[in-house]
Amino acid sequence: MNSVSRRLLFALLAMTAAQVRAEDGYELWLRYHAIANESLREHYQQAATEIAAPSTLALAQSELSRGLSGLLGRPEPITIQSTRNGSIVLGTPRSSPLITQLDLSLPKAGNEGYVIRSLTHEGHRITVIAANSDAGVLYGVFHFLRLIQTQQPIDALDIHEAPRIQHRILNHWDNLDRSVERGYAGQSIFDWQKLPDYLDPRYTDYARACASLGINGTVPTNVNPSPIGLTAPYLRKYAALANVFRPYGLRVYLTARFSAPIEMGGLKTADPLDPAVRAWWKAKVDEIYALIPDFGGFLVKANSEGQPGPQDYHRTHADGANMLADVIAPHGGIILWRAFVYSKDEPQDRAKQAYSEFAPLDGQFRDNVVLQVKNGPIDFQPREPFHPLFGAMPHTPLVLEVQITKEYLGFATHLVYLAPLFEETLRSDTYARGKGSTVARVIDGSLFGYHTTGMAGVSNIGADRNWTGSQFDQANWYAFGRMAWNPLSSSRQIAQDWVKMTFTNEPAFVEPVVDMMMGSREAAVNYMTPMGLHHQMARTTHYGPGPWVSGGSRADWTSTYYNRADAWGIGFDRTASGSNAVEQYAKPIAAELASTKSTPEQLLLWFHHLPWDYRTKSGRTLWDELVIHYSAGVQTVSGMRRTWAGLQSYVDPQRFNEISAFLTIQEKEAQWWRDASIAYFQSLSKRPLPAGYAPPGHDLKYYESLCFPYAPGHAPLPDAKCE
Ligand code: GCV
Repeated sequence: MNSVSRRLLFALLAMTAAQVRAEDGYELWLRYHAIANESLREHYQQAATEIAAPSTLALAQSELSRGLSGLLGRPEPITIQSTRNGSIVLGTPRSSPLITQLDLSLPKAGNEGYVIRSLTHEGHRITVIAANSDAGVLYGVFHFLRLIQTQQPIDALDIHEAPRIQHRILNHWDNLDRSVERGYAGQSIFDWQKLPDYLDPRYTDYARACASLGINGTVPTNVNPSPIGLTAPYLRKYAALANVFRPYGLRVYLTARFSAPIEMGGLKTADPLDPAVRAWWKAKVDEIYALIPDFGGFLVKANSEGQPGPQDYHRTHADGANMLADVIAPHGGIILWRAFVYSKDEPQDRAKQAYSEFAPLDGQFRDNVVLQVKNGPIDFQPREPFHPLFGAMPHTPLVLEVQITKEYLGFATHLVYLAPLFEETLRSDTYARGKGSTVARVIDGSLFGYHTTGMAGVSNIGADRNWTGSQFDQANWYAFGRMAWNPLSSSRQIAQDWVKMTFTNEPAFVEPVVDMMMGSREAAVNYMTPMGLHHQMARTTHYGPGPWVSGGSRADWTSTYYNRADAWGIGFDRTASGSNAVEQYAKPIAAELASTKSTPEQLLLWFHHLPWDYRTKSGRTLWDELVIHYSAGVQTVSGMRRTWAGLQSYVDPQRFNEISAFLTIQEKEAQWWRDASIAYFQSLSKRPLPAGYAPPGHDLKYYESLCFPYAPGHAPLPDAKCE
């Protein structure tokens, strides 16, 4: 066979493989499928002819080799030293004399950053991927492969990357029985019963995927932890995981139940100031470090939603956090103390409580305590204003917590790309130190000079073959990792990279899909909770609409507490005439939010209680505007479904069909959200729908009667009943 026919055959094989091979999504964005464009592939082949790496970088070298063999359709020779044009040289100053000789500005890369540079060495054109640590080289390799996956030029590279955030951590809400709280991707990937003896290869694949994004920490256990989670047998299981994760730069952290000294240690108290309690925690921490020498620290949910905490002993959150911080400090660990606290006995607006609790404690925490704060003051709603604690704690490092799993955004079947939500929070201006004091600058430490920085994402990962319950939810894991590395990243750019790596580089596919992703979050806001409405979902399971939800064990778990809708109007007054939550923001923001005229309309009903005939910026009444927003949300989803239907030729059948089916579910459920919400609010407003807008398909009673006691992400409701 001559070379032309060989090439033809290769191209044919590559094309057929792409079209015929069913894909289930397991490969994530690390699909190293051969580049179909022959001249481009040849171009890359010339720029990557061999891999030169010291033996200590076996992992980075094998990833690069795997990537290049797949993408370029041939294995690359591996050498120790660069020998020819197109050599890709990996190294750290410690492992490679060549890297030591070159002036690469490596000190600026820190412990995890890297440099990728094209240069001439001994007459050869080579590419160097260098870092100060093995993990840094691995991150550089993933970046380099991404350039090829997204078909970027690699001939004149001069890339200097270092994470802007130190701790980039996934929080799994995984239970020891393998159920996942608010998880929609099947069981937990952590098979506790078989650990530590059986190590599912998936643990390695998970660590590899995390490393490809620079995620460097994981908390495998729920923040609502079981008391037995810190017993010796479980510590051995975490240690086995830590051994798998370590080469990928991924450290293990654990959740700690504050009352563990009672439940596991047999003590009569868990009072943080009690010497016996402190001694118990010290022994426990020593035991953990003996098994996991690079253990990251504890994540603690205390005095929140029924969890025990220092307030049970009339101590403050600082007393509790500092006790743990003291015993873990000698090992170099940190305490991630969650600020998601609100009390069932507290008459204060729930949106205000975390600030009221923690802002006065600023400066009272040990150096190795960081406060983990959700993006908004309620709870991962489709849209919230930024949390007022950002900007209010100059002396206490704040870590941003976002939710990757979509508890309030339609679970796995709704296509909602979350990066625009993360971006909206990160770019919000707190005005804490004047204009430009964005949340991104708070959490990257540059605003207040925090010595520790972090970003945490509540994981959407489960044992489903596609990892995240849907193909598009992989993009949310991906975006979290990229934004935690650099909170100034653009959500659109991230979407573009992800689409190219996960599907194809074809512009006719990439452009509409990226547009669809970029509009998807606003669509969900519209069909679920437009114009600042929030917490309108069904009780407990959080599946589907429930704007009528009221009564029950606590008011701040009901929808009517938040919508305050009646015959007169709708919305939560958080100005001085109401809960005055606005005063928790810096003056310029507080002033803006105090007036209906200057409050952004997308947050109007978060801050104001307004009559149904209030005139919005469009000149329409609030009632009409709400109906129009709900309807627009449904229309956007219908458009997404149609767009996807036209893209069949670009995607393998398995993923295409799954996504098509999910978009159909989303369209149906968007309509359900719209209709149920309109039916309920119309029963109060008694207003006609604006001309041309269809009435709900059913009466209110019908929507109220729907009950899904086995909805995923939550233990089945007692007696299979919704109330
Ligand atoms: C882990 C919300 C969720 C809970 C979750 C809690 C938290 O309330 O519904 O399932 O508990 O947030 O963040 O701690």
